[in-house]
Amino acid sequence: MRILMTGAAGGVGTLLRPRLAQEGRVLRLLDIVPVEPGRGEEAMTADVTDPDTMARAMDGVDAVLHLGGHSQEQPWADMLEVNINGTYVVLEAARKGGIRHVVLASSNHAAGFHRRTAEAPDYLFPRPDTFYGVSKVTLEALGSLYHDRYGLAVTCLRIGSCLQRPKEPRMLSTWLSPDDCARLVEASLAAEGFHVVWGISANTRRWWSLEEGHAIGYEPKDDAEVFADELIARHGEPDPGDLAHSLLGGAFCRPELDVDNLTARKR
Ligand code: 15L
Repeated sequence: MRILMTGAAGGVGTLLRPRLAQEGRVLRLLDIVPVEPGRGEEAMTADVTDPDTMARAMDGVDAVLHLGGHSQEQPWADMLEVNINGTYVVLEAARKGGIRHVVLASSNHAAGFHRRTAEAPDYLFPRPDTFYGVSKVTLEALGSLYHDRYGLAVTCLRIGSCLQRPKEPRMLSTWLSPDDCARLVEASLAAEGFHVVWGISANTRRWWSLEEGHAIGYEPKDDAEVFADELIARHGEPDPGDLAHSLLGGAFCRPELDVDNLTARKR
């Protein structure tokens, strides 16, 4: 079994590499920056927006895990090229390469402008909080299209906060532990059909449903609550009146990411 992982040098890719390693499995690590392959790995330095290279990247591959792209807000032109066109190029190369299973890294920011509720349902209608969020909505739409039209099995992961450990109180709800992330990816790689799944651990304070995750066989084992005392002591309880805590997308919903402010920051 060979899995192509795009964006392998990024935060999530780096956490996943050792956790996805298995006897008889090869991880093909693809990134725009060089990655040093370890045991059971091979590496390709390539741009996900380049169709010829992506076609070559599919050679001998059984499944694709697409993590590549910007992971923070960027100007529209960058989002359009790297995240939106990049996802199209990956899916098109997967289709032509006869790949059956594709896992796409979406984000909670695809639905970031929804108000927080006790537990938002699966398949929550998109309400992106940024151009980044729009790119993830588009990723889900492309995944849906490639499933319905071409029969690929596609699972989109609306990832919360995938870090070694939660860094601030919001992440007591949104944390996806690295081990649970690997469990979720394993379940997604085996899933048939088309799914949109929230990417969180079994957090006591979670805001998102785990039902669709369970339906594809994801059994999270970690809970951010073990970090609660320490994080609340350092940062205080989240203030529900603060927009960063009342909306699902947190700080991504703040005016600092309005397009004019973003353009000014880039100058
Ligand atoms: C994301 O989608 C980002 O890529 C990541 O950097 C975090 O900000 C995360 O969401 C989050 O909401 O915590």
